[in-house]
Amino acid sequence: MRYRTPALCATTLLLVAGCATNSNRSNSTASPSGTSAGTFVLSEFKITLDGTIPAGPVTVAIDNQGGETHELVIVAADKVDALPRKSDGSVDEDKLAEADKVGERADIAGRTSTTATFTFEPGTYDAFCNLIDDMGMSGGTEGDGSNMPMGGNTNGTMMDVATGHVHFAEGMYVTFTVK
Ligand SMILES: [Cu+2]
Repeated sequence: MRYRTPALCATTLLLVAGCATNSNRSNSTASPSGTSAGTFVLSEFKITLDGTIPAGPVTVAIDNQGGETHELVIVAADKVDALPRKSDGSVDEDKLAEADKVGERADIAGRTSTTATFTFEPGTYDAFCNLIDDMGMSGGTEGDGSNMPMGGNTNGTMMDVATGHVHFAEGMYVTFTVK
């Protein structure tokens, strides 16, 4: 019985962290229906959705379990392949139809959680992180391939872009359905 205590503590900490972050923003009204919306779990470099998202105005939890800053962009799209791309492999958000943009929460620091309120109609959506991090972040590269021109796609893989990790191209997206 006693060994359950650590798990409870961890849960409590997460909840407290979420509340603390949320209090910086005043635009989140309480979830109107009280339904339990899902949680988007972010890490390097993937997004999973825990639970389901109902239609209507919904407050979702966003839990960045990774060590890096991420963001959550939500767009109505049947599949990720349908999203317009830039040459570096990231999503070209300027080319998205305004009507398809649901919203985004930017700059979610590593190991923090927050909430965001979005309004969903029934349909299919993609949630993704569109950040590109610096080569400098991974440390220790001096004059060693760091001068490769942007877009130098030598191996044919998008993750080899000289600027660093293109989070979307690394697989940081999830497709989900709202009923
Ligand atoms: Cu990211």
